[in-house]
Amino acid sequence: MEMLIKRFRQKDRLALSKLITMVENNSPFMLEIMKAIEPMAGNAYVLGVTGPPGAGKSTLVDKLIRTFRHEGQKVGVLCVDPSSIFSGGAFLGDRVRMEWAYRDDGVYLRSLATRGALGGLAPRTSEIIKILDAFGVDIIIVETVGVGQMESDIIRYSDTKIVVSVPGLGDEMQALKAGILEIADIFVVNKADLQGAQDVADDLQMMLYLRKDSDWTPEIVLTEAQSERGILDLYQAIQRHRDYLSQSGRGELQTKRRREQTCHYAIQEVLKNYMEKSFGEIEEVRNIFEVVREGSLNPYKAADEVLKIIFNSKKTLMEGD
Ligand SMILES: Nc1nc2c(ncn2[C@@H]2O[C@H](COP(=O)(O)OP(=O)(O)OP(=O)(O)O)[C@@H](O)[C@H]2O)c(=O)[nH]1
Ligand SMILES: [Mg+2]
Repeated sequence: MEMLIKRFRQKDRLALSKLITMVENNSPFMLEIMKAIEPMAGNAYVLGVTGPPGAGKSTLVDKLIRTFRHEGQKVGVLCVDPSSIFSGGAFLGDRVRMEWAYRDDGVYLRSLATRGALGGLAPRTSEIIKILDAFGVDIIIVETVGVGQMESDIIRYSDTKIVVSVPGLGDEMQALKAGILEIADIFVVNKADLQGAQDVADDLQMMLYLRKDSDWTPEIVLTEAQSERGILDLYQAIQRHRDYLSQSGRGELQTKRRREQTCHYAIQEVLKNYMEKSFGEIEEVRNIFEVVREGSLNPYKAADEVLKIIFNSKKTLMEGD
């Protein structure tokens, strides 16, 4: 473990990959890894790119990577979806398209498997972002397919949230209205070479009037990712949002909130592990579970008893009791 962290510090990409895999697979060393790398993190800027399947997210991401590389920035890319960049349906096309990036050692690409079909949450995205950050990457781009669950996740870890839409979506637009409108910092209307792109942009513009209490007005950018048209506009919009975050103090506020959340999360993880261990190790607890299984003890009451035992507490820990 120490050896691995040491090699990570020396910017060994294999060590980086190994650490990410360990965290992705819920290694028991996860918290230890995070604790060790924390002091090295805190410099990367995170872009979340979300939108419906096939909207051109990966194509956009590819062009954004090139732009950031052109500026001399190191870029990490995480793809959180089975059908996206490096796995599943679009795998081959993306892989070929991104071939250049695999050969550029200023770029680190990684796909994260989603666990469980529903919700499609990729586990540990925040932690993996932090590992890339600690490795010395300047920009981290996270591509997710915009379905339900993902939105709240993207809020948690992205500094700038980019929502991609395309002409001719119909129903998808309704979804946009419902949820994504509130989270976007920048709207991209991609495939602007197709008919109806300007209508989508106008629609979004109208909906933005409904957005309340925010001192950042989301920008709407038309792009043709394939031909790279509009990419510079997008890049500049990202810079403006980044400036806004730092000048308004919002960025600092987010950072503070994330620090606290990280601490909460670590506590929850430790407790979870501790409890699971206790379940097996303490005979009295095992006995209670046995009685519950037989149906002769109310599982909720039993939970309370178990908690009292584990936390060595005389009073109930259950809320409302
Ligand atoms: N006409 C047109 N096609 C585009 C444009 N940008 C991307 N495409 C095409 O749209 C298709 C999907 O592009 P991707 O970049 O794989 O889309 P994605 O959103 O990453 O897709 P998933 O990851 O599978 O959800 C590809 O065939 C692209 O070549 C564009 O500006 N105009
Ligand atoms: Mg993709």
